[in-house]
Amino acid sequence: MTLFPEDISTYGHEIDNLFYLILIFSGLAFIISLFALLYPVFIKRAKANYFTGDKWSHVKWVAIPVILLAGADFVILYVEHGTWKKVEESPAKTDLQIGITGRQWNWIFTYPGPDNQLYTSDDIVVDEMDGSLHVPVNKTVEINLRARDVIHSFSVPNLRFKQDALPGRNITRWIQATKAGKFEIQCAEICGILHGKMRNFLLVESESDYLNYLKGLIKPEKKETADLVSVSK
Ligand SMILES: [Cu+2]
Repeated sequence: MTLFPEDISTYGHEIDNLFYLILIFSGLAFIISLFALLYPVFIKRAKANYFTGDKWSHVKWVAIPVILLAGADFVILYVEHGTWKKVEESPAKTDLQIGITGRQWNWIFTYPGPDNQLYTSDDIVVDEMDGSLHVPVNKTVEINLRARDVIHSFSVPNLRFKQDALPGRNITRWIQATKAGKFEIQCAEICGILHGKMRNFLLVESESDYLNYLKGLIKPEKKETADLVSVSK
């Protein structure tokens, strides 16, 4: 049994494990503190006392939990360090780049044109509500994330990927989908009146289907160079 949508990413299981680790620590803290609070009231029927807080027998009720919680925090930091390093740093080699721009209210997908360079004049731009982002399966895709108007957040639960898109900044991240299919893309930052409609889809497909999709989008005058389109840079 799993609490989460199907994981189709290379690093999603590490993020899920971090969630469970934090859930265990915070769950234990919740149960212990609830017990310490309610036990004297309902079981021991203790009377209320005034504590000055200057004796160790008083201070320990603060000091010991602080030490335990700080210890738990250090364990989480130690475990998550490697995961965040992997997720936040671009891998040495990426197979292709895709530009993603949030706008009120959909995601704009920009693919490099025949020159394989992003943000040049031959880019292929898909800007439509309910539009889909196509990526080839098992390829490392570098994402260049931007926002045109307000803060948005690009979220693909099946990839365990969520990253804010900020106006004026170009944020680079990467994804690698390991399973073909259709998956939901959400905006996870309230960005205006139609935020709830800001929903697109991720289509993970074979490399040949992906290239055919791109060729289909290239305008006729550019078609003669379309053979140059390839996934690997
Ligand atoms: Cu948005």
